[in-house]
Amino acid sequence: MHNISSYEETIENFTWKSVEEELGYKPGDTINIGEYCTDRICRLGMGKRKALIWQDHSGNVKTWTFDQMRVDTNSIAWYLENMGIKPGDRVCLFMDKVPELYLGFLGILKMGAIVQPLFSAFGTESLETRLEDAKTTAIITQKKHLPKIRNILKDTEYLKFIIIVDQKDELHLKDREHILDIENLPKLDHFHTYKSTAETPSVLHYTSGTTGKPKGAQHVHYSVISQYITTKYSLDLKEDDIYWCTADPGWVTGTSYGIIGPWANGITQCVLDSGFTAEGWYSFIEKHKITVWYTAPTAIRALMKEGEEVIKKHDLSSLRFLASIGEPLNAEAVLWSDKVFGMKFHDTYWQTETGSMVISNYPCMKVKPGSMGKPFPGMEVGLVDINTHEYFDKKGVVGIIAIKPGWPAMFRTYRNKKEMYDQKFVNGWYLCGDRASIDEDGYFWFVGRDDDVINTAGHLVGPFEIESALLEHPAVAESAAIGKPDHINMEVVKAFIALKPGHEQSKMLELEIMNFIRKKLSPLAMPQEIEFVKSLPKTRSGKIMRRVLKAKEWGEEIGDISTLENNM
Ligand code: 6R9
Repeated sequence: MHNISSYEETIENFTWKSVEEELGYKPGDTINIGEYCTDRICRLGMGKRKALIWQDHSGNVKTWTFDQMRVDTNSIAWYLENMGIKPGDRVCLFMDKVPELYLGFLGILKMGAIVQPLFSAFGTESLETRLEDAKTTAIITQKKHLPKIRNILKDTEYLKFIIIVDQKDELHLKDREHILDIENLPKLDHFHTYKSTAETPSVLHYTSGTTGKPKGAQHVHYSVISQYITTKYSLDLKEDDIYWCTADPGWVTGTSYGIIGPWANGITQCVLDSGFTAEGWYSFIEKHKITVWYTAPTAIRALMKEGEEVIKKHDLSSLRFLASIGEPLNAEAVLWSDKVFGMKFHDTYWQTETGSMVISNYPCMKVKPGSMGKPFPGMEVGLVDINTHEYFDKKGVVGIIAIKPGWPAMFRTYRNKKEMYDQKFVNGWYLCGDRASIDEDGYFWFVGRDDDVINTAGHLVGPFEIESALLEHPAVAESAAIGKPDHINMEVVKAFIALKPGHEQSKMLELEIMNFIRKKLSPLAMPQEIEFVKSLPKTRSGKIMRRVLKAKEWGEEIGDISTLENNM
């Protein structure tokens, strides 16, 4: 039995009010994600159930029950409040997938601050841009990431507290640094959780666009209504499940479905704080008897590459449902998983901005390999014309995916960029910026993005960010960054560079520039390939025509280049 047995019937009867009632929420009530994921679950009698099973790279395991998690998140909330952090302040999490990341996330929300999760792989510039935009008050981190923070200290005077979770020795602390040792915090059975209401800001996720710096998508506590019910219907989680979401909470998937949704359902989650290997992943599933697994196409393709021998060495019979997110899931990957695991990966589609799933393949529904599935109940999802942005209802015609605003997890603004937020809404629809078509049965088929954002290994990287960083290198005069096809990561970054006079292209220089970007931005933003060119194709108004560069890489028609200033 699945949590929904008929998609059509669920669509027919679904109301957001019924979800609110299921969660015991009434409009105007206080609603706090930290409380919903811990205290509420304990009140429902599930305190003894395991909430978190965490494993590190050497195989060490630690577990928390919902009751222990309730207490530890109280303690963290108390600690942060005591320190002088106020409701509404931004508190950044800058850590590997250590337990403090998960407990800290809920603790921050419990004391009313806004949680800002960032990938620990970010380099100094990626980090600083996001802290600067959010005017972050505190950052919680590990010793090993301290050098990056100390590096940008002088330009981040708004950052009052640097909180380290794995240091015991106060002697070596520098200016603004503090120790958070959860094992030595007073165990607080009660904490006066901040009385947030539906529209109180909760999570701030930075996401990259085509132009400008990354934008902070601001979410609110009410989002838990969407995250709870999408987890229940699309991932089909039930009380006996052991669930594994492979995403890092620096990415929205790691918070909406790696923290909030599953814990609001009282489900046991596993976390593997270790890099990817097929052997490591299958052993993890086998050891913890994982039943539901949510991962990304890049990982699935990497597993496909490793072949079936390694699968045969493991007992993976605990698995019962597989789902995917972040990039197009090729039909081939769906058929492969059916063959080797005896079940298909179910694709889901959504975005940082939507906060929760928009389109899914529900377990009760026939999977059409290569399709993203159908809209979530209670959400009106359709297509608008690529040029006019008018809604249309024609089968098989490509348009931009659009959603009628009003679902609970919708972002409420881009921080400091209200106009950019407003531009996302046209003719009464929120425009996702992705192209798709709908078939006769109502299934959505992804076509591509409507902009130049690069999706590498499921992560969005803004070409502008890379180009700006490249220009900071002393040898670079002009640059353009595009996504180039890649059989594992779907796309990888390729940079086109025109050098300043007096600089010669060389393998050494290429490696130096790659490393420069890796350190400044992140390993994913690092160009995997650099092509040195004399000049870049530009429009007469001076905009780089990434479309032209891209078409060449993807072997497509270049199209109309009448506004081109030079033809390379
Ligand atoms: C959750 C997340 C969103 C963008 C989105 C689209 C791409 C996501 C997809 C997919 C094809 C799918 N995307 N799911 N493309 N098929 N099932 O990924 O958020 O990082 O904001 O990325 O990712 O382009 O607009 P985010």
